[in-house]
Amino acid sequence: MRVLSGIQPTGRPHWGNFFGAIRQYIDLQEANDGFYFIADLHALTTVRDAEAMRQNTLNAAIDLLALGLDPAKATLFVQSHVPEVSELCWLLLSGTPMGLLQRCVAYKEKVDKGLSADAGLFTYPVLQAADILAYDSEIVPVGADQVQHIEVCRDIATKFNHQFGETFVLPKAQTLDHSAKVPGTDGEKMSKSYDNTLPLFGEVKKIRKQIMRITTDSRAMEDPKDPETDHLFLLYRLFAGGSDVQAMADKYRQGGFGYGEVKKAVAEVSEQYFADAREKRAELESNLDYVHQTLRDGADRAREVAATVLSRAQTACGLR
Ligand code: AQP
Repeated sequence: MRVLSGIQPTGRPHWGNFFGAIRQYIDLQEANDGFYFIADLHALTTVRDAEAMRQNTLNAAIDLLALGLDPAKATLFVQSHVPEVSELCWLLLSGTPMGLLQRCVAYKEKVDKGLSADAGLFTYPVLQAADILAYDSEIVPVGADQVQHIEVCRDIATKFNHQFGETFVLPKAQTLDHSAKVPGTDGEKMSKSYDNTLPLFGEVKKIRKQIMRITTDSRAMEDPKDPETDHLFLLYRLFAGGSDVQAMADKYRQGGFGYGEVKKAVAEVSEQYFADAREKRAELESNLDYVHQTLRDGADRAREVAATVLSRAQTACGLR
């Protein structure tokens, strides 16, 4: 199966990015043809500093490789290195109803939170559709926040296929049960824009402090609590194994424990969980030639596929 997904170089990746999406990339690369990209064109809607963009893009590549993405099994590339996608985007944009984009929740939520809205943010799902369709993608592993955008992509592709004949493969979103919407330190969806993230990499001490500051409710220690509605428990569950999770859930149901204890457990399991990736990341940082070469090879392979699909779409709508 052709699998495709992307991550924006908008800052340091967080637990939500990893457990919602990146972990799926790693799992799916084994038995599928994975295409994973760093979405720098998408990030342009928020990153307006050239040096930051360059650095974030390189960092995102290092992060993905450190977390286990294997260029021998999957194709890793930078979105803007495949100009065919931007051209395909225009073909799609030309037939996309405004109403379809106006209904997109991610856009509405950002505007409601006071973030500035420009045309790039508004048309973001169409560029995303081009990203997906350009590689005949069948599966798109994402967090729950992106599922609506994959539906928009299907709508756009279906309309194009209907008007111009079968051109695009219709993709399906794939989310994970327990981590499609990872909560942030305040219990809302973990998101860079909401300043409630816990990063994958960075100074361990600093991350530990952030974990200790996770908000909790003010119920008395001895009160029994429902683990399923507690974001601290949900964060713990991301890392811990079956019997540990069960033991923690039992503690919640019995009551008589302190949140500080759970926070410490979260800090410990998360540090252990990312220890190997941290080490690998440090190695990659001193081998940047390898990282750049991986991205060049990835772009070559991605362009080959995207050029074929673009040509198919151009022919279908009379541009060739
Ligand atoms: N909290 C989350 N839970 C599960 N999955 C998540 N993803 C993001 N946040 C969560 C998934 O991570 C992938 C890459 O995301 P992105 O780089 O496109 O960034 P994003 O979705 O925009 O991430 P943020 O932090 O929420 O940034 P903002 O809101 O600032 O743009 C995607 O598959 C996404 O679903």
